[in-house]
Amino acid sequence: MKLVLPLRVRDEIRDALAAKRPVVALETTILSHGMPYPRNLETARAVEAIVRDAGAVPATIAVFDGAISVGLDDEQLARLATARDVMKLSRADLPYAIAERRVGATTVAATMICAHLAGIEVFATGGIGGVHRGAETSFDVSADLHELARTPVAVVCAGAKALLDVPKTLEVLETLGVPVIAYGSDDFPAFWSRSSGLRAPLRYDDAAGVARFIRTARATGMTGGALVAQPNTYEAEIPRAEMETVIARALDEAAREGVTGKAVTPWLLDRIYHLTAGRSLESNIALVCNNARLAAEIAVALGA
Ligand code: PSU
Ligand code: MN
Repeated sequence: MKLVLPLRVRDEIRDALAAKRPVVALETTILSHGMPYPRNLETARAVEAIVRDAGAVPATIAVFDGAISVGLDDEQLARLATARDVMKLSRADLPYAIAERRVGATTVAATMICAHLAGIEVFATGGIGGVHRGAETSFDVSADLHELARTPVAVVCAGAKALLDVPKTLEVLETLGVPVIAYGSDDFPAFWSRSSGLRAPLRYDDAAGVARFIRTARATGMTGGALVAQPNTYEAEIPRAEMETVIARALDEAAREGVTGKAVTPWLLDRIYHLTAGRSLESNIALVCNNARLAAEIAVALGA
């Protein structure tokens, strides 16, 4: 079944896509539920500027007034960054937000759907959702993984958030047939930390290589997306051993507080922010900026 969700694409993005010029999709849950104000808004603006500087058009995605908006103005970014009634939208929530005219920020899963509908092939984010620790009892596995298996968009990230069960996340990606590419590294990164201690199945060292991969996947009719995982910068990373202590404590507190469902990831990110005295946020911002640059380079290489 072909999706016909209502789509409002900004002129600049529509023109770029029609002329086959590079476009990079950007998510908004990171803005509404992933970072505190005002750093979230500053980051959203900075990320768009980085994409532009690298020669591509940014397409930040959210739901407003009963339609998916591909490309947002500054007022919309500010609304997502400050309003309390913004929904966190995954695949399951998109029709509801549209039908009920809610303001919704898109997760990786929902952004992939919207990007694909608009004809955008490359998407930059921080870290994908994955298999949560304790999933053997909670069954908490992010819909991001299933979306990666079905929607043909390349997601440039810094791996899976280290608060997840990274080995299980990699296993599920393999089961679902999602290509996992580490960029400039043998190891799969762990968001704040450059390495998860686990090897990634595939590796590329330049944007041209990743573009070749995407072109081949498209030409051969492979369904589904791909994960391009780039380690954070050396300056901004927080080593794994250090993060593990913080994560263990945050997870323990979340369990005691009885946090479940959609609230888990935002709750943990906020707790970790406080436990690291804001250092996790600066690290997060650095990796998102880094990923935006690489995504733009890949989009440029795809057009070349
Ligand atoms: N990466 C970040 N911060 C975030 C997220 C990712 O740096 O807030 C968001 C993404 O939108 C991702 C979502 O899709 O968290 C995963 O949520 P869940 O675990 O509930 O599926
Ligand atoms: Mn979940």
